[in-house]
Amino acid sequence: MIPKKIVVLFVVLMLGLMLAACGGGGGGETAAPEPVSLAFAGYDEFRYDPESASVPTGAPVTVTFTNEGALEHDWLLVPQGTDATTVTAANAVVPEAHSGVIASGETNTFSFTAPAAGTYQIVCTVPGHAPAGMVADFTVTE
Ligand SMILES: [Cu+2]
Repeated sequence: MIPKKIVVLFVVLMLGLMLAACGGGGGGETAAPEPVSLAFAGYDEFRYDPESASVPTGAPVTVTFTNEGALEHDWLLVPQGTDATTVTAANAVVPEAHSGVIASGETNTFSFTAPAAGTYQIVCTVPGHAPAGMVADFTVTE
């Protein structure tokens, strides 16, 4: 007859191995996305440089936005298809994804977590700017 202590030890060992298999190299790992840093500039010609960016979903994103123009500008992440003529900060995908309106020569750095995979837009909320073309593409990948 096998002593009870040996049986208990065996069961504990097996459970430990099963847990290790699940958590380790089981292929089901969901590694946290690497942080992403983006630098954007806004210009009075109603454009951004760069004109697009792509980040993985869930990534911590830090944006440094510099106003290279003489006018005020901002950087706001909104859903694709947002009406450029009426866009305001209230349209933000997440409230943190906004530089705030900044004056000529100013820089603002802000951070947010990349939303669900999909296509978004970066827009300037200063009236008239987004309709004039101050829009950039923002893609979030799986
Ligand atoms: Cu602008």
